[in-house]
Amino acid sequence: MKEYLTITEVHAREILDSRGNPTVEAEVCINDCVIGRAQVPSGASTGKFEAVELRDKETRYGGNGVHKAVRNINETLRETILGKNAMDQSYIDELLIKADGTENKGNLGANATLGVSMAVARAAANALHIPLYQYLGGIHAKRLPVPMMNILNGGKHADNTVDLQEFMIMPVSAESFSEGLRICAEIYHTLKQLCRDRGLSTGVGDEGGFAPDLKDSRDVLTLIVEAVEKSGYEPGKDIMIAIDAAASELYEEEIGKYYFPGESKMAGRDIYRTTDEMVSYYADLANLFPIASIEDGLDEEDFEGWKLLTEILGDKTQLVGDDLFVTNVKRLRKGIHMHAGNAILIKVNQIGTLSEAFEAIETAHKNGFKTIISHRSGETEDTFIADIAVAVNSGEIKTGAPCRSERIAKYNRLLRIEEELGISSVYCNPFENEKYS
Ligand code: 2PG
Ligand code: MG
Repeated sequence: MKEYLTITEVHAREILDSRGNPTVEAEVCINDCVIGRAQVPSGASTGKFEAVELRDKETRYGGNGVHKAVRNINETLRETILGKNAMDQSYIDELLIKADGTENKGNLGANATLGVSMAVARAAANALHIPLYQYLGGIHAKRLPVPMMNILNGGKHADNTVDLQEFMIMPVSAESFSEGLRICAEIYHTLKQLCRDRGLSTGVGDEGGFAPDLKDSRDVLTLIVEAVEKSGYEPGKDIMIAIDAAASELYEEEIGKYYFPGESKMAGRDIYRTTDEMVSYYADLANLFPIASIEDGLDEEDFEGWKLLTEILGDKTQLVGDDLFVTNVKRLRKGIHMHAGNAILIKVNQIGTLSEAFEAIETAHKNGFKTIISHRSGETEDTFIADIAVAVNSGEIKTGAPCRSERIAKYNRLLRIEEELGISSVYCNPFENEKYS
């Protein structure tokens, strides 16, 4: 007979995220005694095709309040799921989707539906006394993800001259997650010292990476390679580099080119790149530096450009669609069909329910696409994504620098999971013996 975990109360409130902006916190109570709580993250370089994040657009918090989304939970969504079984996650998510009634959660807000969706899962796991990753993934949930760790910020996440949004390191040769984390933190500290020695700023961006003014991407990558070597590790063997270009932010639709404002400022002339030039730009960087992964290398609407990028670089490089796919299975299927990209970034709030995010993950894996479970630039202390990464054996997680507690919380959660899994835990290089196509 099936266990019935009755949802007896649902409640939401407005809290603050890591940027000091309001966000939604939802709570779900089972059998009047067990509570599951979840907090919703928020992006800055948001994709055009993401589900709607409902903001009040009133005077409080500069229009960013989430009272409407909170009310939608406390009234409509509460009514929708009261009395239902918290273990029926897909059914509950379907009810949330139906209650909203739009393609993009524009009615109730993806921040409302997601808060409830995550809180239901956490409440069920709590009621069953099993860890969240095990509840979500079962007994086969055992692979600790390799961190795609941000150490240098640019683009919309910082106020420096670096145009590409994120430069990250991946400790692929480590024996375990905890060792990988240590290696990354050591390199992060070396990088800080290098910046200091050169009179560069050691202030950090939204995700905790340093945000110095540098000439261009080659300068950034040279500095990172130096930090890796100085820390005693070998670039290309111990450490691979990942970039999130967030190219939609650079794209100028009217002229069909990418503008690099920071590089232009440092060079004293305007620097634009066409799609073809962007592809050769990445190919050149990948020839010079151990770049294993490039996210959002081109604009979110340019599936044809992505196809070209994948033809040229896809054999050797992980090409990750974030703004391109927005965790949306329809857009992902289009990418799979067109051979545009070979991996997807998974951000639960881009789509608005856990079930839809899991469907995207499953579709990706079935079709040989990699998945990277990701935070947002606006985060909270909620560690939910760490559990998702292990639950689906994704193998990669992107959750910022070893700095700022909202990022560290996820790493610390993974340390606990690794300890808990003990000899069952697996940590391995996601790029080994794998061919991308
Ligand atoms: C990204 C993310 C997270 P944001 O572009 O991948 O790093 O940023 O949440 O601002 O979209
Ligand atoms: Mg991105």
